[in-house]
Amino acid sequence: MYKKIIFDTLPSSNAYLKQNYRQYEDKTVIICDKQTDGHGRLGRNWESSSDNIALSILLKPQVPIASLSLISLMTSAAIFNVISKYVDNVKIKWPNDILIGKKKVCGILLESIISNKVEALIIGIGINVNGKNFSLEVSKKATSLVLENKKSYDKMILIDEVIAMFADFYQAYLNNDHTYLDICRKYSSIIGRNVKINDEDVYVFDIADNGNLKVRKFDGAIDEVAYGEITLTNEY
Ligand code: BT5
Repeated sequence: MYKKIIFDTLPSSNAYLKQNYRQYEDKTVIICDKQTDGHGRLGRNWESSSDNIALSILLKPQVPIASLSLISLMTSAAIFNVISKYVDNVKIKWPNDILIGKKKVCGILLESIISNKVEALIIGIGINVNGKNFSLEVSKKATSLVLENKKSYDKMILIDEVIAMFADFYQAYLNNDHTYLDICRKYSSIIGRNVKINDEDVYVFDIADNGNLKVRKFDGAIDEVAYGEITLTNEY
């Protein structure tokens, strides 16, 4: 069972768990109604407000975790399933952005605490739900459920759906069922496209079973990318 702990305001649910994970059990979910200093990857800012979802799931894996990138794809597929219940044209931008059309509705930040094993995994999830206003820079590339559907949603219902879907997918992952990868492939926003990854132009043709992106370079060489910043012109 996943245990929910709800805070009114926190700077960042991920940062909170990074500091306090020792006092919480496996499968604890920290939810904050309002996050005042949310962050993304590479120290980037994540804009949150009480209109939107900010939560972090703590896992203390009992079994060795073979691939953190698979956990991150698994989370993307779970959230894809929830958001797709409400809107069409949902895409997964490998490894962990969820888009509606060309705009980002959800970002995922996976952080790990590793000594000689994985002590803790912190999976931060931000979903734009009822928020209509973003900063000028972010509004060009962000969307929310309310902006798409012109109606607002009960955040707690969505949070419960996210946790339930995550729980199912994580259990499957632990049972070596990797069908979530098919969701990531089928609804990928970048497979079949030329993109820039880490400043190199490549053609993306698949996601490998280990979660890496399979790409063809300009000289025809086939390569796999394990981690990358993907740039598409004028869109997410
Ligand atoms: C992410 O980073 O997309 C991961 C975001 C994770 C946020 C959650 S909320 C709960 C938990 N606690 C935290 O502190 N974090 C996690 P990245 O791929 O680096 O994308 C960051 C970029 O997304 C920014 O540089 C902006 O351009 C854009 N951005 C910022 N806020 C946004 C928003 N609300 N919606 C869409 N795009 C946003």
